[in-house]
Amino acid sequence: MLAERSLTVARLRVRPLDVPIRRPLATSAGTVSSAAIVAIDLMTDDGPTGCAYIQVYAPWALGPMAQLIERLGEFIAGRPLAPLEIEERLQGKLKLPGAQGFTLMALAGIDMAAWDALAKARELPLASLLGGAPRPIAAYNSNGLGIIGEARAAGEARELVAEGFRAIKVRVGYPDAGTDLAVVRAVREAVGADVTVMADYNQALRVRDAIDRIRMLDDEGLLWVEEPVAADDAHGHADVRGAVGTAIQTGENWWGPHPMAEFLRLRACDYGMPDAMKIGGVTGWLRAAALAESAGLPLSSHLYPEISAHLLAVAPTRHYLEYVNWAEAILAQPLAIKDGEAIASSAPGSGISWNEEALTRYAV
Ligand code: SMN
Ligand code: MG
Repeated sequence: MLAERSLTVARLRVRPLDVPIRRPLATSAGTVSSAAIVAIDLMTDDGPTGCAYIQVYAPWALGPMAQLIERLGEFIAGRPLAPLEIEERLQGKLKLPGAQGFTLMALAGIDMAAWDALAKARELPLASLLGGAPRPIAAYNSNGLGIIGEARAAGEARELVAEGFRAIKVRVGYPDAGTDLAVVRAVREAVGADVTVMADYNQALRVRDAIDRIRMLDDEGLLWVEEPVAADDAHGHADVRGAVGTAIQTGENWWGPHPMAEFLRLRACDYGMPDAMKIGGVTGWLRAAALAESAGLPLSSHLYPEISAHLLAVAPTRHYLEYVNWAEAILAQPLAIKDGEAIASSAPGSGISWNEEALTRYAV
């Protein structure tokens, strides 16, 4: 038997970046005007460097997050490059402060970098390292259609489809319900019956109002309505789901697999869409994918399209990949889209390697 060459974590390199995005995205919960990204390099002794990025949503959060990741990195320096061991150790260090929010985001970034390093060391695409294989994943173009009003929505919907997609998502949650309906109708009219359309409330509503507004949208042919009420309100999601005809999607704010389990127990959603960072990196995603399989829950992704293409490939209930290309400028190789499907990179790793020149340009 071949002796396995075991690699050791040397140290982390952490770089905060502010990356311009083509279409700033206004949601009912706030506007993303640039991509505030922390790029993480996990260096190994005599082995490859693992790369990952996380989004912190606001430039003011870059410094604190970079520092947090660096400090957590000290706990794994000199230890084996074994992502599950690293996750368990960091979870242990976070028992008292709590492993949610910024701490879990930092842990997830390190986890994704560790898996990327391991896949690169084994010279396998991440999907193959996990026992699957890269395969085309249905994708929807989510790079726009923020809260931009009825007049602009039609044109932007056509643009998003013209970029090579058969599915798009529109943000709603306008001050008045009538505008939600008018925007959804404008989008549908612009793209025709053959394009799949989803709508995202970004937690804008209270349960009663959500039921009224989604009933109003029930005949508009939406594949799903997303996060109608507060993201951590599983009972509220269940109440809404029971009272409307349209499928309910949620999950981008599940902080790890445990909140997801609560949503499943309460039958609070028809679909789930973990965020590779907030669910806890590759390790968290694998646990979420197992939960989804046991509940028969179709699983989509949120942001992080490059690594999500690998993660959906090994999710038995894979559904849609959300295509948001905000990190593309800093990558050596963009995620490929063909005929409306995302094609995970077949290079070793999770699809993340840097365009060093861009990292220098966008450094803060
Ligand atoms: C969203 C969330 C966070 C940043 C951008 C967009 C939105 C989505 O909820 O699902 O795309
Ligand atoms: Mg959303």
